[in-house]
Amino acid sequence: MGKQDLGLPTDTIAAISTAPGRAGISVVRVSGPEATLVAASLGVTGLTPRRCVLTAVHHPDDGRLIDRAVVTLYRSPASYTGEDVLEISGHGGTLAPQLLLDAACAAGARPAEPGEFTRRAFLNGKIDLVQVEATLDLIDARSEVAHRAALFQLERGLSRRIEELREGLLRLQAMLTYEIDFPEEDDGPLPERRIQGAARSLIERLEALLLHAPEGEMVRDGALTVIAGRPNAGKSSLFNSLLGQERAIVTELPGTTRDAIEAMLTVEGYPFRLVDTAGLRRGADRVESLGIEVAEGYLASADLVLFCAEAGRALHEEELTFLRRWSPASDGRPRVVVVRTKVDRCARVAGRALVDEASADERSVEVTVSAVRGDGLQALRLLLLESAYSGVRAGTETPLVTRRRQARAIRRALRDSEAFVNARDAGLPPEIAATHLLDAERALEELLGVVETDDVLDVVFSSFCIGK
Ligand SMILES: Nc1nc2c(ncn2[C@@H]2O[C@H](COP(=O)(O)OP(=O)(O)O)[C@@H](O)[C@H]2O)c(=O)[nH]1
Ligand SMILES: [Mg+2]
Repeated sequence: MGKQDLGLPTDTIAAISTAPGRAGISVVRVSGPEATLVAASLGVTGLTPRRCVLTAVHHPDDGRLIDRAVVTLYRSPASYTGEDVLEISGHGGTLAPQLLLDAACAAGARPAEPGEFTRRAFLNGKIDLVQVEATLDLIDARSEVAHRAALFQLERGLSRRIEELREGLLRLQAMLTYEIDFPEEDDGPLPERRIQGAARSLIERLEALLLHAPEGEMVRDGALTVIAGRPNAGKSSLFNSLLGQERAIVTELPGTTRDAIEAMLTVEGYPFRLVDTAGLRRGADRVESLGIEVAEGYLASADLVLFCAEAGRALHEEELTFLRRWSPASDGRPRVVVVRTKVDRCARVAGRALVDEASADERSVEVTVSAVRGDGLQALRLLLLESAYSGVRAGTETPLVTRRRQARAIRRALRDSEAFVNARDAGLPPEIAATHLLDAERALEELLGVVETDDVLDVVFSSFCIGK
């Protein structure tokens, strides 16, 4: 279903767009064809588009004073949603914004659903679906790098690249129409190597977009970094010392994940979700009979495992068993970092190599730390950075793909483009080969939301907050 078929909204919505709680200012946003009528009913007059007016706001029912606020009118289509929009910046707090919202609703608006303003912006063609996602990511960003990636997508960095690729597909289709229209000519007007060359260059560019997609996803969510090791190996001490002052944001998660505590760690702006066992139910969260403590629920989806074992001793058999089991699969995930802890207690002199003779596995890396003295912590941080983000940190010209939905669509376009090349190689009729190009184009259009289904929209908008 094309988005034109979804029907544009005809009613006027209102919401408090700022977060609840004590604050100097709160913004109530109104959008829809009746926004100016709502303003008039609130006793707000003399509005000129994009000029803020400091004015009294009155209740439409009895004319009582509700607030003194700064009101700005944006006229369709030059507004966030593309509709007429009112922004009422009144006093913050728990009651004042609610009274403003109630008054706006009494004046003819209805309370907005979560994400409804942005949904309207999308339906009115103000932003594409990648920008919708970027809006959400910007709001949710908890690290500098996530913030930067979201802003880049919001500024159409990724969208532009997708549009270029889509144009490339259209050019290829145009090349094929010669062959379809003049089937008699032996050697079409275009040499095959030009068509193949154009297709291969598209494939390379699609591959380049996918190259760092797994890291892009980590940028958005944080690289899931799970701490494991025998009881008393120094896991919780490492968790705390890595976090430093950020310890304050540690949360004990309710429900099924009660065995874990999780906190956001950032290293040079790159995000990590650091997970330790809560130690609330001692023994209950150990891996089978191995006696290794780890938040098991997280292990399967971990990007990194920090395996703790005291420095200066050989690894126990069960530790080696665990390491063998969790050492990188073929796709390299999760990566295991062996952390030799409590080095301050080691008899051996600093400077001497403390590398374990029975080193666990040549595919895992090892670093020696002391949570008490701080030795090795910075080296460990940098190792985490290198293990999780070496690709995006290298800095490429390629925009970052940060969501599974985006990567899936690009992968589909890639597969269809490859199918096109195969069809040409097999000497199939141009009409058949062209269907693969159409499929690839369709995948990129879905990515941008040029063609979209309600289902995809619902998924994309499901995690929005009210007022955005
Ligand atoms: N000397 C020293 N003791 C440590 C260090 N890290 C942890 N410990 C001690 O080792 C014990 C177990 O630490 P803890 O972090 O609770 O281990 P966990 O059971 O793996 O979470 C505690 O008594 C800590 O004080 C360290 O770097 N140096
Ligand atoms: Mg512990």
